[in-house]
Amino acid sequence: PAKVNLPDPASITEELINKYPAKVAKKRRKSIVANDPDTIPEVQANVRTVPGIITQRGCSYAGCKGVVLGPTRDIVNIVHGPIGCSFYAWLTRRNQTRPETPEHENYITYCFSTDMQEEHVVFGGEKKLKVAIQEAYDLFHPKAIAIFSTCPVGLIGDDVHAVSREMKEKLGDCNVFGFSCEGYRGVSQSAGHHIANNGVFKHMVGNNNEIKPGKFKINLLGEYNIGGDAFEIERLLEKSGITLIASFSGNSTVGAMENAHTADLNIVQCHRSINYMGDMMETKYGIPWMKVNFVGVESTAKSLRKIAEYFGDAELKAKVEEVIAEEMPAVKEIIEEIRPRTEGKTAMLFVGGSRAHHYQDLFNELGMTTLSAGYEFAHRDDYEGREVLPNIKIDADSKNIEELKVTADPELYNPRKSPEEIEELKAKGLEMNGYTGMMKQMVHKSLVIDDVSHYESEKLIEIYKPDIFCAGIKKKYVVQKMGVPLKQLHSYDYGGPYTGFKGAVNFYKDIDRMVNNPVWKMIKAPWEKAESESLEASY
Ligand code: ICS
Repeated sequence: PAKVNLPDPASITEELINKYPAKVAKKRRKSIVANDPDTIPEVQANVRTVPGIITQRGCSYAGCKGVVLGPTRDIVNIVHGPIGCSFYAWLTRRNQTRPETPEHENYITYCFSTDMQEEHVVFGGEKKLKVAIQEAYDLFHPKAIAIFSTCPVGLIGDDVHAVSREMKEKLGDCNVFGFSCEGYRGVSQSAGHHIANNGVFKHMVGNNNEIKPGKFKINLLGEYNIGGDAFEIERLLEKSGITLIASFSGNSTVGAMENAHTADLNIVQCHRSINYMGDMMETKYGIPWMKVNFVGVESTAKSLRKIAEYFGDAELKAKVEEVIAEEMPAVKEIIEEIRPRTEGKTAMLFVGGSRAHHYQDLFNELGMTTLSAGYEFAHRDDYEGREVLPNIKIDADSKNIEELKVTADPELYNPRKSPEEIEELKAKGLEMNGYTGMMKQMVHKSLVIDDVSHYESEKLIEIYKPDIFCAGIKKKYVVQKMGVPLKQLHSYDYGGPYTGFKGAVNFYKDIDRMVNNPVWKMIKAPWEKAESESLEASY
């Protein structure tokens, strides 16, 4: 990354928290740390947001239904709760899918809900849920129906699991299962990921033992096909001769997930949302997993090479090199054209649980420096790049993995590589089950902030005046009114894909257009206006 003179992080931290009451300031200080890539400091993460602070976080239901289950096209996802929970989660994540033909099932565009009313809160909603499941079955005859609990369900005690079991038995040819992903569980959507992983693993993985053809069979975990990202990764895998058994869960189907245990390797794009699945598949079936990153061209090339290295096949390695050599020139041409215009510019990224890290690769390729970054709901390992035991007990569902370790069935357990082979790969430098962590990659004195508050991000912009700010829709227009372009890294605004080689080119072009647009200089930020002027403007 380009050399920039960063202001003193300690005094900035004080400026960020000095308006808070003492107790709040004390708590927030632990989540705001000056980075040192050589001696990674500890950062407080995955703790409850202080009530009253405006956070960017989502809820457990969002992480379970929206993130993990939502992208699977042939499952009917029924939200048990008031209509708003379903309505506001209706395709806003821009996860795409591609049915084999237009006649094939695709329920992603639908919005299914039991539309819970006061009457159900008082007298119970189980009857209504049963009717909804029956109705969905009669209309669509789907392979699977999943039920998602929203906050009131947990409070009134409807048993979605019992209802699901009963309806599964009654319907006969439809897999019905529920998720206790009430919004208030855990401290963010992160708990919802965990609940979803447990449910998908328990109710889907392993249901279909068909052996598909292919020499190098993998599952892609933690890629949700936002803006078509998974399509680009699929293209590269196919071109390299690697067979994709299942995706969790971008562009996925129920059938593929049920067959996932037949793969020989799990590659993990978003570790935060799906590490549980990787661990469970390794524990029960002996499928190893490794971390990859298809955001950024260097990372994409590295990830393809890692897969080839794992299989150790000379032909595959040659093919991967051929693919990289074929794809690179087009990317290089664009980057050489754009880089002189983006070199030396600065960025801030406050996104989710993996992208605030992954997208720094693309900015580095543009010669841009990340001044400050943080996740909304990631855990310490995602920052520090080392194993850190969870600091909170999420909920009863999280016991599943521990149970699994005890009850792992030796008949199903078939290690794809012996411990000696894995050791050999590691000795060659291949990171298996690796932790990444954004801090190793960020410059000295950059500011790492977990669960940044709205107030803090406004302050950050005022102090650092970055050339671009990356976050979500809740921040977009506030930031842009301050004269700084905001790139949505959740939905990509209207853009994407940004993965792989073709995606990188899309990203470079979009960022070039944003940071070099003269319109931002025409907007007066609040601190640039005289007080009277800004008062007037607010009327
Ligand atoms: Fe993973 Mo928005 Fe992913 Fe990440 Fe996760 Fe979410 Fe999105 Fe964001 C997600 S699964 S929905 S990469 S696709 S919950 S953009 S952690 S916050 S950075």
